[in-house]
Amino acid sequence: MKLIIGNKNYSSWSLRPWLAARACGAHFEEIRIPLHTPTTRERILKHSPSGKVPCLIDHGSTVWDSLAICEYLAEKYPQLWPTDPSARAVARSVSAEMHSGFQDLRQNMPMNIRKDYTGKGHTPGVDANIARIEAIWSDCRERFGKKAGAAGPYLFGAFSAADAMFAPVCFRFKTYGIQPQGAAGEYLATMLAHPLMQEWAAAAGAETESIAAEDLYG
Ligand SMILES: N[C@@H](CCC(=O)N[C@@H](CS)C(=O)NCC(=O)O)C(=O)O
Repeated sequence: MKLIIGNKNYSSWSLRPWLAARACGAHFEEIRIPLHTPTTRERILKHSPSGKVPCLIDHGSTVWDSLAICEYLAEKYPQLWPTDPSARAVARSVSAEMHSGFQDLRQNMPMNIRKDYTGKGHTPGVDANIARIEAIWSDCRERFGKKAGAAGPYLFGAFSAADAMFAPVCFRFKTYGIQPQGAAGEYLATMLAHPLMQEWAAAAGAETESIAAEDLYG
């Protein structure tokens, strides 16, 4: 498999399938295409019909869009979704909610792993998004993650695609100094300590490109 991704510092959508694929032990070649350069679009279009990353290529099958890639991976690695049908339904719901919503947060607190933007980016809409994310995390941890037999520190116990979908928000919370309390705060700390999250963050730190349009607060 080949996974086409953008800059690790900025490309929140790319992080999700990269993390899901690595977490389930899939082997893939990583093709990194820096965003916002004169040749970016042309280079992405060689792989991805949408002109966007991420994109997965597997034996002639092309899958684009982060959630579609997670679903594709889950067909090969079913452990990416919880086995219990009601937990799986909620995992899919919160993943889809993350995928299609939270516009205020996306616009005002873009992922930018190298920066410390503590205190920046707040608006009433952003704060409402943050409150909803914290509620999702607490609810999933309390109802599913801590259930007997579902042992594990992630949203549904064991690491799942839902955790991959929320991974960019975890980096955003770190950059913008958001510190949830209780179960949501514990979950955030768990995610930020995940070895693959640390590997991604280290690679983001080593990147040399800056995208002025993404460095919103200096
Ligand atoms: N909904 C898509 C969004 C993908 C997306 O917007 N990707 C951005 C980078 S994070 C992109 O490729 N932009 C193209 C460009 O900047 O030229 C997904 O989930 O994969």
